[in-house]
Amino acid sequence: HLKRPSYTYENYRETANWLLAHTQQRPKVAIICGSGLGGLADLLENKTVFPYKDIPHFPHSTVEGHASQLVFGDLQGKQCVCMQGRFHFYEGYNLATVTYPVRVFFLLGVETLIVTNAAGGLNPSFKVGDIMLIKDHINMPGFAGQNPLCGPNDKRFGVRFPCMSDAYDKDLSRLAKEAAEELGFSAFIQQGVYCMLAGPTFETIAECKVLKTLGADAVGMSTAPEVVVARHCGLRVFGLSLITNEVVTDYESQKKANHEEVLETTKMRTMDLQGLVSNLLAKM
Ligand code: 6GU
Repeated sequence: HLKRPSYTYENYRETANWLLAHTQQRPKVAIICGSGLGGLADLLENKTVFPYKDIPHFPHSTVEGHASQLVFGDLQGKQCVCMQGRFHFYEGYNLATVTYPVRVFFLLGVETLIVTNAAGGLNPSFKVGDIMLIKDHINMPGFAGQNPLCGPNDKRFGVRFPCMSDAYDKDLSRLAKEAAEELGFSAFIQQGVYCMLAGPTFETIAECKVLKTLGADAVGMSTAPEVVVARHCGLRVFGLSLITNEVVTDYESQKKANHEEVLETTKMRTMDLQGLVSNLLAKM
């Protein structure tokens, strides 16, 4: 699946039809759980679980360790499908593979996509542990010719030149803010622009300075391709970033970005994030 050039409409259709034949669930909401945020899928009731490797045409990782399955079930009385484990460009997958599940969700009848990720904080007013409601993104790999919609356009999914100025749904963002306030999260809720870089390296100091100048509030290695493909096929999108670490912008600093810190912060906030997404679903 790493270098698979592209998929046909029939591939997506076969995957969707197989899933529809193997579950009674008809989710209207799909949730992509970011690193360490897969606990959300465990909250679902009346679960049906499909390991990615059992789903026809579905990409799957050969790396052992992290969950990699599609979980159907109810959360707050709403039928959902959760991706426990996503595909990253830095793993070597092409963007058709990274975004394959999104088109399957569309064909399942999903109308709303919720994306979560871990990100580094660029905005100096952000603290580690803050939750940023994503208001917009900068698709940096897209600037470099890596847009998941490059190639022939299939009208059955969407138009050739899709609008992205309304990528993140304002109503969902407002509902999420209300949901957060109700839970007493106001002190650590932020809103901002997420910038995707390809990774897997964390940023140099000079790169962090560039990103700040460009108006990015948080930086990560995922999400933008899935959102582009979701908007192309008309899904409503809500996204949030957990600020797991502060980026380094000072040559005198002794701090170093590392994956351990990302995982520690994720652990600290995982329950809050689950609560927020649950409460948002209750309001939808
Ligand atoms: Cl500091 N950078 C990137 N690119 N991704 C991250 C991150 C930083 N922290 C969590 N994910």
